[in-house]
Amino acid sequence: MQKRADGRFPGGNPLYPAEGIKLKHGPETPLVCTSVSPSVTRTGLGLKMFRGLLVLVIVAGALADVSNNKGNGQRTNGPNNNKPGRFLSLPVAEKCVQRPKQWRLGNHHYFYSGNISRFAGKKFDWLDARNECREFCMDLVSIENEQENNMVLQFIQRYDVPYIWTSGRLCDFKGCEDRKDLLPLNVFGWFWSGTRAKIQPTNRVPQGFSYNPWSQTGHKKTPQPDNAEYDINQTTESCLSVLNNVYNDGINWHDVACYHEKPFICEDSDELLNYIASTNRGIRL
Ligand SMILES: [Ca+2]
Ligand SMILES: [Ca+2]
Repeated sequence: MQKRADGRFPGGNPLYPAEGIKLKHGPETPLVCTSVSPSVTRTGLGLKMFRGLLVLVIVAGALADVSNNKGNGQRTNGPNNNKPGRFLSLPVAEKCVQRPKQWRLGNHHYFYSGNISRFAGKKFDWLDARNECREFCMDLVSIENEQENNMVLQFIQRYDVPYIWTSGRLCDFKGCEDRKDLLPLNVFGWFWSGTRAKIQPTNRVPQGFSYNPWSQTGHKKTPQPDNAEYDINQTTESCLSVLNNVYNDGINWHDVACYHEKPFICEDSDELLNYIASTNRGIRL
């Protein structure tokens, strides 16, 4: 396949304040959760900083889920499903080596959960889906350019997949409040949690695209993201799913409440692969 662009947008790769949780992990150390200060994340200090210290920097969808209950009194992981604090999974070296490599674009491998025997017929909420990917040194797919989106759309069409989770996430959790550049949230507040790349404004054709990947209709017959479920049960639609013609609208992006259970597409995570490579000398990933 043709080599893709690096998938990041001009202007860099903004980091999201509450996206950083450290899980301190050592033989005698219980898992401890503290937040990473924005100043640390902005300096670009990543996994290398913690190499040898048995400390992993973990991207925090979990904190997001737990903290996203203010304002509407609901958690994003379900209107009637208050799961306790949840964390992102650590990559597992053996699983990273044996991760499913169903297809490739550029230097990233991908797989669809429905084609893997252990996941066949199963669905997962957004965070559980991320964690399944992450154990393989992958994350939910981050669709950062038109070529990658076309690849996902064609896969969904060819195999008649009803919907999938992506890593797309609304920055509506603790730490996002002071980011005026994310307002209004439904236009500027979306990012790919798998890479922490900002998603371009939702109300126009993204740069580098020839079409707007967000659906122009949905439950409320208005363009996505529409946060429609909030009107029904006060649960925010904070996660990004690609739906296959659910609203007679073709295959398009939709904001969906994160507790819904769906199959998913995983994509190689450079961050997790680099971490495992740096801590397992000679490993072949
Ligand atoms: Ca990608
Ligand atoms: Ca929606």
